[in-house]
Amino acid sequence: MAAPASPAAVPSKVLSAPLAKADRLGLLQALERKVLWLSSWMIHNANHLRPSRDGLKVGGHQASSASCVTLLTALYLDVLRSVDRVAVKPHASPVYHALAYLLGRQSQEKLQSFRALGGAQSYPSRTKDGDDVDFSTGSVGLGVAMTSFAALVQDYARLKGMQPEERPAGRMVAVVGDAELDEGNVFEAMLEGWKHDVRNLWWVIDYNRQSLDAVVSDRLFNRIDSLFSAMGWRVVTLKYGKKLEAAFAGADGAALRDWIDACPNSLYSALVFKGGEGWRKHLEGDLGHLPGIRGFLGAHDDQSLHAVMTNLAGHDMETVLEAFHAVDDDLPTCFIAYTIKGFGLPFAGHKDNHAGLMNEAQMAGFQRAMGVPEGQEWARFAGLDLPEELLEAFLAAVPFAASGERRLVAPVVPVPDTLPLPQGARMSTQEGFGRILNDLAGGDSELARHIVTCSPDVTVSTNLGGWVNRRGVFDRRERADVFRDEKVISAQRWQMSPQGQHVELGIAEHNLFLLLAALGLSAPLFGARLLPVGTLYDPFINRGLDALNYACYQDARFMVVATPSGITLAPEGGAHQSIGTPLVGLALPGLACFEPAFVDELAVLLRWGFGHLQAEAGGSVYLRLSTRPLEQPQREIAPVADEIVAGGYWLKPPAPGAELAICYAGAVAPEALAAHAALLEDIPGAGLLAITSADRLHADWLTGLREGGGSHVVRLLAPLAPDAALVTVIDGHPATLSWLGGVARHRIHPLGVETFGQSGDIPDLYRVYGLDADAILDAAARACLERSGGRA
Ligand SMILES: Cc1ncc(C[n+]2csc(CCOP(=O)(O)OP(=O)(O)O)c2C)c(N)n1
Ligand SMILES: [Mg+2]
Repeated sequence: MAAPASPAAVPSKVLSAPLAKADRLGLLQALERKVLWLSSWMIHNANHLRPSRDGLKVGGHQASSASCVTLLTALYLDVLRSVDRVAVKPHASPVYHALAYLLGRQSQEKLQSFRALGGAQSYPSRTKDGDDVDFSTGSVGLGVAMTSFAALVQDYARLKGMQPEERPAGRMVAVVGDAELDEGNVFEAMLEGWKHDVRNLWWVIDYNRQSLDAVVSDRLFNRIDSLFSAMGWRVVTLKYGKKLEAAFAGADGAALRDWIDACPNSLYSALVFKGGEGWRKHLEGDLGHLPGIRGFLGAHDDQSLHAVMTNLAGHDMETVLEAFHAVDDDLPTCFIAYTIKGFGLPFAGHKDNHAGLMNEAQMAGFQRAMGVPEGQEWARFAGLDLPEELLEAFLAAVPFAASGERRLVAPVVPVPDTLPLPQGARMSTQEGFGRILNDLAGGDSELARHIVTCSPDVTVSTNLGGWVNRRGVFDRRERADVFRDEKVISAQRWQMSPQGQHVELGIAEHNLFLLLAALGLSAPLFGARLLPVGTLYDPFINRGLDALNYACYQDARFMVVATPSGITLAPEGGAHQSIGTPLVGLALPGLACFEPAFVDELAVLLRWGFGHLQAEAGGSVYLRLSTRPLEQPQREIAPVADEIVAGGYWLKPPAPGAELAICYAGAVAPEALAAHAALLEDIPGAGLLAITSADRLHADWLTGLREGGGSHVVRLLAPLAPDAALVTVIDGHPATLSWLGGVARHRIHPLGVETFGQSGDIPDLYRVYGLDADAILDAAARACLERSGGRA
């Protein structure tokens, strides 16, 4: 094992009264055993004892769980306070649930149905698990980074006085699998965290030097240490436990330490798997000439030699507690805890153990070793040689669980009936968005006070500049606007202070979505209601998609304003022109996707959105906007406001029994309008349907099919003739709207973008990609031909 560069001092600190330190340690060690047992048994039960109906392996990670039992037990049963928030590495889910069970926050039934419908989830889930998961995890690296953004959000809420003053700052803690550090998003987040001077952040690395496939490089340790140090983190390395330290202090102990320090990770792992005999053979061969080592080997039988040689600090409760309790400031701290994957289980250290499961015989042996009588596998204290009342009393006093409910509620922020509508004959939806926010910023509404915006270096180019000028940029400290102080003229006034309501990020869309996830959970996590609005260029939704998915998965509430979008971005070219994002909007649960064409529609949607973010059964909102200025209709929008929210309305209603309708979404409205006007000569009853949300229409349609009672889209299309044709058009993938043909079995001619875009102006690009009025008319002509029996 590569030696730590500078082992951190871990001064001992007396553990808190009323229990004496030794008693407390004994209790924690007993419960640690129980957690190892329960997590292993939970997985065993799911795989071997529950009848399989489908022949699939149920799975679960006994080795990954065993690796961090000590760390998680120390955290949850001793170190954490109820204000702390934790992301547990995904495959340690059974450990988390076992701890929750011991604390009375999880039922036996849920453990018995681990990985079955309604049971404890494979990976900790805020929404699917009932035992108070703070951050969902699953896609490695995301939970880790999420804690950094949560720390930032906690500061945002605290510095604005949005949290009760008496409530202390909590620690944002991630228990991290070492291979999670292979995910680039972790380092993006670290750099961003450093820029924002985040505090109260702990990352506890379960350094078992194994990933899924392999044993990791020996040299990794030094890299991890220096990466964290470079970002201003304190690094605390927990390498050897008390037994090994005692051996090092004995005769020739220095040689033993040098030997183990120099032992390659793969050899160390192999010897962990082989046990006492293997250690003895290697130590005799390499150090047998030293009298102290001969004495050491002579004093231990194989079993106790194995126990000493595998006594890494991450499995040594006393060392772990000392290290955690030694930190009493708010500096971001990384604990590198040396561990063994599968510690205490038959496949400990084996490089192939990631998905390994104990077989029946191994489990029987393990059960005997744990002293758990048959039939008492789920009993909370069976096999522990401590009085049950003592264990109960200890658990009842655990500080983490002391305050009862850890999920907080924050009052709903009232949203006015309408938002200010910017005036202007020609405007793009992007400009309209900026002007609406600018107007809100100029007022003093409660709504405006709770909005927080953020953007990954595209604040100005997505039209958030006005809002930021008025509401300022968030920073933990007051900072001067040097350009302003030096009287350099600029349209941007970026006052930075704790009062600022915009969080400026570097260019990393992944970070944007993780920040939105954290901001969007500020009510349950910190009791502060925030209404987050994040802006980015639409094509880069894909760049941060896993984090967006992650944010929605845990029901964070936020608004994404993605602009510009589509080939309508024209001269910027194909690298910046989004195609598939409307399908992302359609497919992502918990995210209502809209693509308004006109600014009055946008104002309706923004207003509705701020309510939807706060509604119990609400969700997040995705607005796909454009920089294309459009002639704005002069009209009263209120009569169609509900339909705009529902996803569509007839801009030009069809005549009863009409044989054709054009259905358009977003910036192609002028082409749809022009084609419609031209068509009226031949088909006077043709309708023009404005689709503001394919996503909402589609979801409502499916609900109607399942539950009966109709749906908005069925009602919209009802006036058309049964054999009418629909021409759909969107600056995005045509599949976004082509399903409309299935609603009432109408013939469908979907237009949209199917190949990568390129530079050009709108007339050229719309012509080449088939979105212009001629393309719509051609499609309509084909539809009419079909109807009259001709071939298209
Ligand atoms: C983004 C992502 N890619 C792949 C996986 C599949 N996977 C689950 S765990 C794992 C290896 C984890 O190794 P490590 O973080 O070191 O955990 P441990 O050794 O504690 O099991 C992989 C590749 C995943 N969950 N997420
Ligand atoms: Mg690992």
